[in-house]
Amino acid sequence: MKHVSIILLIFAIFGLPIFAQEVKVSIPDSVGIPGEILTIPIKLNNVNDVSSAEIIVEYNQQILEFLEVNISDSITISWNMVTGFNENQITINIILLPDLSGSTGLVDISFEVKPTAQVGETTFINFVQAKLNDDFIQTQDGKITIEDSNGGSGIPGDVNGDLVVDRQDLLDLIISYRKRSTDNAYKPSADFNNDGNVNRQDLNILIENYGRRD
Ligand SMILES: [Ca+2]
Ligand SMILES: [Ca+2]
Repeated sequence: MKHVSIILLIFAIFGLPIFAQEVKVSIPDSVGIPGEILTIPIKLNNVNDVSSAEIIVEYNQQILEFLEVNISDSITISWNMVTGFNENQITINIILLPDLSGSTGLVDISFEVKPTAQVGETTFINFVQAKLNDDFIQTQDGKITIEDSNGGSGIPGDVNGDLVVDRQDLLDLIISYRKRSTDNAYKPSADFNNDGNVNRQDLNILIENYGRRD
């Protein structure tokens, strides 16, 4: 508890942003459904006076099929982009005018999740190289988890799609309990029998599969 108090004290004195001011390019984690189009943003975090970006990312062609790169909607200044595509690598070169500072989306990369992708599988979109204004910059790769169309893993009882049926799934189901598909709190992934209600029947399915893992 003492450690927690000290951390809270640090937050109180300096505020949260001391942890958020890391300068980097990043790809947020996301989920993909086999056969669907997935748009993955590349984000700039806390950058200063960026006039050019040169980014190379790689991905797994067994799971994803590259479609296109588009400049992010949040870029409102002038830009010029050249993209290249070679096997499992995508090269993106952008010139910006005037310079760009702060945190913003830069580009959106569209992939199709291959229909053969396995539910429960994870794949990464990795930075091979990232330069802003010809300087290397810190990177944070993105993880994509393949889910079924309900948002689950396909294992009965697995609400959160992590391939294990455990206490967390029970907690997630309880949030949706007695909710219908028209309610905001309804989670399709907790409606194991797909009847539009999360209720006792779904709870029974979870209990029957409790402890199961794939
Ligand atoms: Ca689970
Ligand atoms: Ca149900």
